[in-house]
Amino acid sequence: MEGDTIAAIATAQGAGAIAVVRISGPRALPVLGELLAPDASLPAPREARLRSLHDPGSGELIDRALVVTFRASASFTGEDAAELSCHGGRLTPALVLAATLAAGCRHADPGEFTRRAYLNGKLDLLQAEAIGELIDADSPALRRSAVFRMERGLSERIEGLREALIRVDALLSYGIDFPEEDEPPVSNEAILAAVSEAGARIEQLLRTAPEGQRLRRGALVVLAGRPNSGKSSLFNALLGRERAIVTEVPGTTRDALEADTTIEGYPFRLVDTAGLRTATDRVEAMGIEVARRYLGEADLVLFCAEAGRELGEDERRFLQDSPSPVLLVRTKADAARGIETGSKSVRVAIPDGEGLARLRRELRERAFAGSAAEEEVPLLTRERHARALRGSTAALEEFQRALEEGEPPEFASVHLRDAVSGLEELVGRVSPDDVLDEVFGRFCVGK
Ligand SMILES: Nc1nc2c(ncn2[C@@H]2O[C@H](COP(=O)(O)OP(=O)(O)O)[C@@H](O)[C@H]2O)c(=O)[nH]1
Ligand SMILES: [Mg+2]
Repeated sequence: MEGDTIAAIATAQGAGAIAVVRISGPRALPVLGELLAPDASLPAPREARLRSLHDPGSGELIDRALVVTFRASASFTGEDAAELSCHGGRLTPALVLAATLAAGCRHADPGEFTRRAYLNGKLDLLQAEAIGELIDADSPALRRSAVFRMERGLSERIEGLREALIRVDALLSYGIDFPEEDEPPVSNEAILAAVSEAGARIEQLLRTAPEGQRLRRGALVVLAGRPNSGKSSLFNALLGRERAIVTEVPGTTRDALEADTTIEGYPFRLVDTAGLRTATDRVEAMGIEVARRYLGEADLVLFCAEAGRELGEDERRFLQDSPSPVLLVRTKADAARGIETGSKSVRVAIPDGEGLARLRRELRERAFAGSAAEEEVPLLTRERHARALRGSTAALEEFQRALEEGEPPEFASVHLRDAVSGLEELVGRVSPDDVLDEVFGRFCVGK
């Protein structure tokens, strides 16, 4: 419920020198007052002061904490707020939180502080999402992209597009309001040109969506190849730890193993699979089935075959028929010195690390070509973003069709406004509750 006063521990649970308890809402300052000693004053806004915190019921001293208060006009949430930096650990922060609850606060839901910041106009929805991604980011690349969007890098582009479309709509309405003028102030050609330029900019953003989602979830790289071709060894080498069992017995890896890793600063999900052979037992057959499913979804398949030998018929067929992009990796290069393999493959040897740096570079370039090439590209990292922009694109196409077919401008203009709505939903100017739940539901408590 909005309007009540919420509190939560904003720092990670567990041992730590300091923990921060956050309070936000109309009663934030009176609540803090109930925790202070009777003769202690509330610190002036934005001035850090050391204060003793007491249990409001028993009066028992809980801790001494550095206390900062904020007025609604200048706080993260846009409400009166306080932050109490107390000692960390398992008990003290929980007792401070319990004291705020005893003084009338409600425990905050996940993401509720940020949700309030959004509802009070302190952030737009894209910025709020970016904050969540910044907290979750495991890879330097996602962190960089999230900071860029937190600073309105994507919001500004969307606002620019929205304004361009609203200008076009204004020109159209001029023609509607003054039909007696012989010449409309702006020709249909000029209007169509402006709309198709906006459409092209939306398309450009939409093209970043696959890469943006890879940045958030990790690019899916699946290792495939005959049993014993060195898949598990390569999997472990790319992870930098012994995750999969390596043996000379074919068929050791029966299930698919998945692990997250960062390669050249970018996030990847690596999958090691059972070899692609006709299974001799049921368990292995199930592993092969799982492998096939992964292969269909892969952003890139690393197809492993020993260096220095001809590819078999089964292997050539795999390379031809793969539903996903494939890179041929020639493994065990140390055992095939002097024998050339095709230039389109990457040669690797695990014992001396040959080819691994090149393979890592190749992975990054293939999965993250766009963001690797340019420093600050606004990426669409969520299905929600792509969905909203696809809606706008479809509406613009309808608008163009309507105008070209000579429909009255007041009818055509409806499509233009639909396109604007798609952009407004994206930045959160208008947001149905279910969109807000989708965005804030995954936040941690205290953010
Ligand atoms: N000499 C050499 N042997 C390797 C290399 N990579 C893997 N092997 C060996 O090849 C065998 C099969 O490796 P493994 O990774 O289990 O293959 P998988 O069945 O495709 O997963 C094991 O005996 C490994 O030690 C390599 O780069 N050089
Ligand atoms: Mg294996």
